[in-house]
Amino acid sequence: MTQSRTTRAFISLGSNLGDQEDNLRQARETLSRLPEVRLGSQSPVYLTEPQDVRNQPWFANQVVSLDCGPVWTAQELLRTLLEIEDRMGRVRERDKGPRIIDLDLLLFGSQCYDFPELTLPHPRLRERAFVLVPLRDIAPELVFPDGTNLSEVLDRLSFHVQGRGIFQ
Ligand code: PH2
Ligand code: MG
Ligand code: MG
Repeated sequence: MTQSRTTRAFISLGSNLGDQEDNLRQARETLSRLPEVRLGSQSPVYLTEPQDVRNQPWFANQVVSLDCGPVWTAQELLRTLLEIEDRMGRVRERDKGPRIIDLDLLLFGSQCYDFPELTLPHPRLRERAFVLVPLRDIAPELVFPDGTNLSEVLDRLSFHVQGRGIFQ
């Protein structure tokens, strides 16, 4: 893959059904085999308190970076993530409820979109310690497209990290 004109994407991986660690591992492996993609940094896997729908099992969450060659668009990457979820047997039942795998596109370079099928940066990114903490592990200097720093956003959020556990 040529290094010029690659776009760095950040993906959030989540699972709270079945063998969570193995689900994340399988998803990472699939991402690493995509054409014209290099799987870059990988955060540790955290165990995180469920957000939105509180009454469900804790999640395993992780963030990874992908360097995407010029053939990739954000829309194409999103479509591919949904396809990987489907192939891993994800059943879409309750909105924000339990799932064997969830692959969310957080950022695609500094691109901004506001379409029903794709919002970039991810619309709930700034509220979620389970995304921001692992993102900080692999990209501590990250600046969002609107110019705010990841560290500023984290400072404003109420949560605590204990070992590999994230409580919010
Ligand atoms: N995903 C959700 C809803 N709530 N909570 C945690 N801790 N981790 C998740 O990945 C998560 C969630 C919907 O995508
Ligand atoms: Mg999600
Ligand atoms: Mg999702």
